[in-house]
Amino acid sequence: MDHTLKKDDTYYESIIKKGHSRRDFMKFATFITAFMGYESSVVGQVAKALETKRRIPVIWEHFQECTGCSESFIRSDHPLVADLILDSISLDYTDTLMAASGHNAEEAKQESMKENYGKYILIVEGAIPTKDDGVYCTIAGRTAVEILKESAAGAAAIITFGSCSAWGGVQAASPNPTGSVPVDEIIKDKPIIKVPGCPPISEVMTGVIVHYATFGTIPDLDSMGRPKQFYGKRVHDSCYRRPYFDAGLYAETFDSEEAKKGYCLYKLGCRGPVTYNSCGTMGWNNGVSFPIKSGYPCIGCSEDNFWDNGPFTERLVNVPGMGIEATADKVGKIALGATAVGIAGHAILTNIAKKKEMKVAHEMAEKNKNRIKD
Ligand code: FSX
Ligand code: SF4
Ligand code: F3S
Repeated sequence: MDHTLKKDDTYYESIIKKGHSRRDFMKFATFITAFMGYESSVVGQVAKALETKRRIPVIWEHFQECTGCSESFIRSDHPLVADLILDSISLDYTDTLMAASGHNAEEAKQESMKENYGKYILIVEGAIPTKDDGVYCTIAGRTAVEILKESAAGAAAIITFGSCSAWGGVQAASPNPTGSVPVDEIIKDKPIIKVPGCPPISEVMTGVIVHYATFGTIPDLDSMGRPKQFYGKRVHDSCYRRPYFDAGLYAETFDSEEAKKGYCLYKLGCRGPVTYNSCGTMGWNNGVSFPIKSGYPCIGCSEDNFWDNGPFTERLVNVPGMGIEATADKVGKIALGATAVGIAGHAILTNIAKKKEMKVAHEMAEKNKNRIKD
């Protein structure tokens, strides 16, 4: 078999050429289907799409950012996730990861954009500075604003990876000296899928791409533009410290016995109750950890304007919404009605919903364990 990767290879062909077995491929299809939130009956559809569809060309732009999103992406512990990104999605341009540089890289991008006009996915990492004609981020003498408009023109859809391109991130934090804005303040005529987090979880990033590759459509988004399947629940609703929260057991200081025992970090400023992300169920490095598991409160890194949302170590005054049904959209509606639900009522109701959620988290952890064994 010729193992050279070709542009018109299907995902499956490229995976096999990389030396993986059909069994690996099916395991990946099963895992990513479950993670996307679909029932096992959809595995066949996902596998078939990956087997038969040509890889989607991807152009990945980097603007004002720390490259943490790319770092998170390539550090997935699932071997096929890394390969899917580096080879299988046909990454035609990413100035951080591609082998070419300078004029060659620029030529490859222009060629791919022309050849795949209207068909490629544009991934954007980083915010876009607009002040003083955009001079605060230029690449080869061109501003980020100019480059973004050019790459967006032929894109079928745009995925913003990270809180910087989704919301503006740290660059846009007060006093926002460079006038940084997120992608959707510049591009108004393309579907935009926001995948926030500073950085986002690797498997979430992959899941969004696989969803598009499989179904040819963008996933269901909430009113803020985030895929519901990954941002439909609060960190608080899948947090393993939640039983402590519900029992009213909190760590008061970082160096206390309670903190060591794993008590809830709510009084130390945890923003898990108002943050939508998959950290509690998926985590990083094959589910090994996430901020709260490492002993630090969630700082709400996937939420809009998170740097300016109040001091990180100060206790939240109110916890809006109730139970795992508290999606961002529902909480938004409740907040509009000027209802702030107190902790006591919230705790009783969520105790009931908790059991189901912990079961899901536990099953996910078990699956992760099996993957390590395999
Ligand atoms: Fe931003 Fe990505 Fe935070 Fe960094 O590049 S989301 S600063 S982790 O990495 O854009
Ligand atoms: Fe977990 Fe934070 Fe919620 Fe406590 S407040 S249960 S540490 S998310
Ligand atoms: Fe970010 Fe909070 Fe998860 S800080 S990584 S959203 S636990």
